[in-house]
Amino acid sequence: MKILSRLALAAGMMALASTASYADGLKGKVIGFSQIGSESGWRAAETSVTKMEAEKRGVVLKFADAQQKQENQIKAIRSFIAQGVSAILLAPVVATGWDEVLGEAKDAKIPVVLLDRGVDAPQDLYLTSVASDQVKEGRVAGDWLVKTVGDKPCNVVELQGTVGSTPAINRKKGFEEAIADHKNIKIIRSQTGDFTRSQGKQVMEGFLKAENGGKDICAMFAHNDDMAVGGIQAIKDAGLKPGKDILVVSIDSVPDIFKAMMAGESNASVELTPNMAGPAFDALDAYFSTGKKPEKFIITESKLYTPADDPKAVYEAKKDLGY
Ligand code: GZL
Repeated sequence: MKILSRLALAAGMMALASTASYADGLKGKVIGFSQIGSESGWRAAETSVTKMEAEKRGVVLKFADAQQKQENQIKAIRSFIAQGVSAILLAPVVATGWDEVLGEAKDAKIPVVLLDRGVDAPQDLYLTSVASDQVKEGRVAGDWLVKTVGDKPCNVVELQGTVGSTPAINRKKGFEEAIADHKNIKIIRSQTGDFTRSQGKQVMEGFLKAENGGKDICAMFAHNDDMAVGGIQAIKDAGLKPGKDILVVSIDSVPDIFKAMMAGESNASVELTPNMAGPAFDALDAYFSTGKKPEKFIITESKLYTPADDPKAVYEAKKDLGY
């Protein structure tokens, strides 16, 4: 990675953690945040960056950790409504089952902003959604594999994210689109590891046992880096070399995947910014101060990283962001 782009990367990361001063639009406003849990390094970083972004703006953030349960998120939203908060941030664990409670927030005239995942609900039930293009993330991962294997036969095993979540649905869709015209590449096994390291390891152990000790597996596609890191351990325990015997491609670009790249154990990761809250607070600030409604979907970038991109520098730039 050229020195200039490394400096740009570091500057970008510093901006995440900077204490830039902000207009006082949100100062003193109470905003509820219903967070899914802490299932992955990326989720932990999203939480810490959200708290940093709130502090920069003088927002009083009411934080609720749902421990992966939708009913806890619904309870938290109802509690925020009862407290009369100014706005609600929601990272929805799954896509369905939100119409009623989002309707209650709308009736209470409390704007809701979705973070990092989507909902199957009428769009007038939320002010805006800040998330990546998850189909694109899957496609970028699939395109990388197509370019890497060429015409060679390649059996892929897939570690899916949380069942019913938009990232799991969309990343699978994008990856399958990317490999659709390349009949030499086939997904031979696919199962949820619920975005966690431990379940990713467990599921990959099962795949390796079922596929001739892993000798018939050419690549592992994991919907997030945490499951990939768990899968990498399972591949090593089976006596194979991750990154060589079995290619490893995943999504999030958390610090630990760059450690794996430095060890030659991961081949590619598609970046997901943990800073969804910055654009969310900016949209709320403009909405409260001018009544200006934001775009319905605010899409964050998806950049591919490989070991050619100086993983050590990227690791250093990310390691203090709360992953
Ligand atoms: C994707 C986000 C996913 C991350 C995982 O936008 O919802 O949830 O990719 C996390 O690490 O569990």
